Amino acid sequence: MKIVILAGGVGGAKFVDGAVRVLPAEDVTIIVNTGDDFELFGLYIAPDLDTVCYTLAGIASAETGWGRKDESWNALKNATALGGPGWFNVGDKDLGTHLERTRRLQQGDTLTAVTQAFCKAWGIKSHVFPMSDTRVSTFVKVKDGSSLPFQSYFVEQQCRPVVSGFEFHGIEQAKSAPGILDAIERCDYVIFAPSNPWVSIGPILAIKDIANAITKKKVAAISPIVGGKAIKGPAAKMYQELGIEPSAYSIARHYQGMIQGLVIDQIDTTLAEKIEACGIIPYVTDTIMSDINARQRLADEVMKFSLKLP
Ligand code: FO1
Repeated sequence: MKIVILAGGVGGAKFVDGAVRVLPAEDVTIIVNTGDDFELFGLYIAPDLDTVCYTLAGIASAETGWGRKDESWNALKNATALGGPGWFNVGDKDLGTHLERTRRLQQGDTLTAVTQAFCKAWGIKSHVFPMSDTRVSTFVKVKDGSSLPFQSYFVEQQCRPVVSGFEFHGIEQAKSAPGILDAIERCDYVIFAPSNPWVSIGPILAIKDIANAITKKKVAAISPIVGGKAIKGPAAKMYQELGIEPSAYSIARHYQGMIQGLVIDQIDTTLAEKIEACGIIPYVTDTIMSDINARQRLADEVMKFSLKLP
């Protein structure tokens, strides 16, 4: 059995961590959102790639879900004392990742090659790909008419601005990273992790060759909205501000035409019928990944459900 998972952020990382406990890790390919990537202190930072890799390597912070465990903050404290930006929390260990990634990119390595090398060093056996080697940057359009770079919206402004849309700069020229189309072609089914549909899964699906390859496959998604609220992050707030009621049903509508199955939480059982009316098969279970066992159980159930999709 070979599977491909589209992921971004903490929810996506937890799900892929469950998946590699169910299938042999080598049979799992993960395509990670890089629309959140940005530069700080002259360094290239890829938060979703790092969140997925740190989680798979068992070195992620359990408190935040992003960054490293047993972290210290000396470099950032020093930089801010000298007048540098302090809004993005780069820890000392994490800083080492950004330094070495930036060095390799500057010497001409692709982001795919750097990610492969880091996975090898961290003992990660699954195949982790950035969605593209060309730069795509997510911007959040806000009600006052301006557009904010994703991390300014998410971290610096704590998701406070009212959202009116999204832009993925560079998306027209972007091609999938080498290896992605092959992995999709060879897989038995594709899963959209319980990541933000607008800013985590959205940029990946906006890359035309990826979206096109996926149409030939069975696809299941897991709703990141549970009981009208996002498990983590601003997904529910984004739906609300865009005039859409945040619900598992809205996730079904969002992915309609791309997925055959949607996994929803038991709290949303009453929405199953409406989801089915969209031509999407619902599967109801406990989707909250509160610990490692819950991640593994959810991944196992999602895989059994995906395999049976028409
Ligand atoms: N998220 C925050 O909310 N605040 C931070 O200071 C922060 C620092 C950070 C450092 C490294 C890293 O890999 C991720 C970090 N994140 C932080 C998370 C990240 O910005 C977002 O979770 C994703 O971009 C959204 O998927």
